[in-house]
Parts: sequence; C-alpha cells; structure tokens
Amino acid sequence: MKTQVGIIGAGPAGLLLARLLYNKGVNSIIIEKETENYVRNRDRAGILEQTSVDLIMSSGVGDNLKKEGLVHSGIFFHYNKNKHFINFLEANNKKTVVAYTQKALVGDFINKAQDDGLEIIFEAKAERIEDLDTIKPKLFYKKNNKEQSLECDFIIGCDGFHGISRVSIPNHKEETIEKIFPYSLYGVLSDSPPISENIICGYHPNGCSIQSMRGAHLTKFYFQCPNDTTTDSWSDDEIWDELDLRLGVKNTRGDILDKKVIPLRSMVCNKLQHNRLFIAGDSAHIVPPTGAKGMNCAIGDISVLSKGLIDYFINNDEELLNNYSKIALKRIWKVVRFSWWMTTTLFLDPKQSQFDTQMQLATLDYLFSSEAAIKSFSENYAGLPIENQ
Ligand code: RFL
Repeated sequence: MKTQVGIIGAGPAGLLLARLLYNKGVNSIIIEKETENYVRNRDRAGILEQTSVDLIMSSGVGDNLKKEGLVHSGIFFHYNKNKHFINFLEANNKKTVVAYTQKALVGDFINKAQDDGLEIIFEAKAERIEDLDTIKPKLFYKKNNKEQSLECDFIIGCDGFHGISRVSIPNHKEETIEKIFPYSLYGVLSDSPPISENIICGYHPNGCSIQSMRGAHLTKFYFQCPNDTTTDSWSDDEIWDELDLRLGVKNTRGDILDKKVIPLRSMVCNKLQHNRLFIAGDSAHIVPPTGAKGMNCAIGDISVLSKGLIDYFINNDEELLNNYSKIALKRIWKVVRFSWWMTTTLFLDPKQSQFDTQMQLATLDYLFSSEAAIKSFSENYAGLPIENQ
C-alpha cells in the first residue's frame, strides 16, 4: 500500500492530523494498534483550551463540541479552608477552557472520518520503520498476524509515549529530557455530579487534589499519593474520606467506575523530525495532568505540522515543515513549564522543607492577590497562542 502521509496512532493527534490533511486534499492512512471499540471508549483528558476549540471548530468536526462543550469561566483553588476563584473570562480577554471529554472528541473524529472514507486501520500494530534515509520511508505493521507495509512520503508518529516513532529517531535518548516527580496521582472516575462545573485544585497538608467534570453525572477526581501506590492501596471508602478531607465532597460520593495510579513525569524529545519521520503529541512530550495540557499540547503540535505538510503538498513549499521542530518546541517548553509550575506549587514533595512550603504558600497568595499573576495564569491555562512560523 502507498499513501502520502502514514500516521501511526488514532488518538487526538493522529485523528486531527488526518482530518486537517483530508480537508485540503492530502491523503493519509492511520495505523492503530487497538480495536475501534477500545479507542472510542478510552477515558482520559477532559479540558480543551480556547486555541484547541478554535482549531477543532475550523476542522469541521466541532458540531457536538459546540452543542455539548461546557464553557468554564475559571478555576477554583481550595486552599487554607478558603475557596479562591480565578475568572479566566475577565482576566484573559474572554478566552477560557471548555469541558469536553477526549473520549467524545475521539468519537467525533472517527465518525466523521468514517463518513468521509478516511482510512483508519484498527488492530494494526506498527512494528518498525525502514528506508528512513530515502524519500519513500516504509512503515511495517502487523494485522491479523500478517506483516504488511505502507510506503509513504512522510511518516507521522502520533503513537503516544510507548509508541515506536520516537525511538526510531537516531539519538533520541540524547535528545530526550525528562523529570520524574517524587509523587503520583491516584485518579478515580465517579458516577456522581461534580461539586462545581469548574475545575477545582486543592492545596492541603496531605497533598494536592483535583476535581474535573466529565459530564452532568460523571466526575474525575485525582489526589496526590506516594510513588509506590497501587490501585488496591486505597478502598473506595478511604478514597472518598481522603477526597472529602482535601476537597469537601461529602454530598457527591458515587460509585467509582475506574481507578488508575498515574506516575508523574515531564518529558520532551528535543528532536521532532528525522528526515521524513515526524513526531507529535504524547510521543514527543509528556506532562503531568495538573495543568490539563497533554491533549492540548498534542493539538498545538498538529496545528503547526498539518500546515507544514499542506504547504509541502499543495504549495510546493517545505519551509514550514522543515521548521516544525523549532516552532513546535518553543510552545511545548512553555507548556511544560506551566504544568511543572502548577505541579510543584500544589504537590508536597516528601522531602520538602519548611522553606519549600512557605514558597508554595507565598506563590498561592501572590496568585490570588495580584492582577498581573491572575492574568498570566489565565493566559497559560486557557492556552498560549500557536505560532505557525
Ligand atoms: P494518545 O492519545 O496516547 O494516542 C496514541 C495512539 O497511538 C496508538 N499506538 C499505536 N498504534 C499503532 N502501532 C503502534 N505501535 C502504536 N503505539 C501506540 C495508541 O493505541 C493510541 O491510540 O496520544 P496523542 O494523540 O498524542 O494524545 C495525547 C493525549 O491522549 C494525552 O496527552 C492525554 O490524554 C493525557 N492524559 C490526560 N490529560 C489530561 O489533560 N487530563 C487527564 O485526565 C488525562 N488523563 C492522560 C490521562 C493520559 C493517559 N495515558 C496516556 C497514560 C490518563 C492516561 C491513562
């Protein structure tokens, strides 16, 4: 088989890329290792930045997002028995975030792709890339236990942190910068209405906690836990008692539908291109969920990369494509900085000193009392602009 753009991975990055290319007449095929049902039902992120919303709307897949997405006016911080609200709409020129689940977004993209005949090959595991030093690299994948190959003009790795694309870049190890945080997040999906439609971040002597709505009767909670925690370390009652202590959830307990322990890391591969292989989204970078940036950062990459590919195929101009790594990394590092800042401000390091705690408290006091700090926070949370050159 042959295509112009071979995409590995049917997550938000791969699906959005295929859609934006299709809209301009560029052909692509997505190779996805999981079943369609699994991909459609994966519960993950739930917050879209204004910049992500704008791009999705312009791609023609935004009807449900427009109808069902819930505009958040801001974010709550529960801290020191007080509730502080930061109003993005007021502070950030009406730019804000929208609650719309990654699961719903992925479903919208797959539905539209299928309506338009875009090819997504599910249950097809990409195994290796060959001929990367030629202008026709080949992607080898396994489907029904049979090896198949796809000859491409470009291969785009949108295959997440554990995919094959980043590790196919020579010197990827030397180019990868990583920070492992000394704590993890216990995440639960609860069959109960949110305490607030807006996100709540809690700062508490027991550690950070977060509430994020996933629907009118579906809420995601996170709380900081030690790195050696397993899902069995906490019973449902203990989870609710801890969330109650940190966030106040007495009247909103529900059945816990899913539990996960997420180790926290920031990782960036500083090289997003090798000849005709490009990487984007979680395959190129990872952030802790604290700032709700993972999916948004993936969308930001695709905004730049899709324009570069369209310029190449439609306008015969490869300048933007060749500058993808440089342009995308500038924004990626700023997003990584914001996620790191939120994480280190709200989480308690097990080795933290009294001085560290005072710094966190002063940071929060400043955030709640300074117009400049509120403006800067809101600008980052609602999404930095995506530069395309
Ligand atoms: P994805 O969504 O991980 O998609 C990658 C796709 O590639 C497929 N794949 C392969 N296909 C073929 N061959 C191979 N060899 C392949 N290897 C992998 C995978 O099956 C998958 O379909 O990456 P993408 O598109 O870059 O999107 C990024 C976002 O998904 C991610 O940043 C966020 O979901 C991060 N994240 C969260 N972010 C939040 O803001 N809030 C959250 O609550 C939140 N929860 C999460 C998360 C990420 C998680 N993962 C990745 C560990 C919870 C989890 C469990």
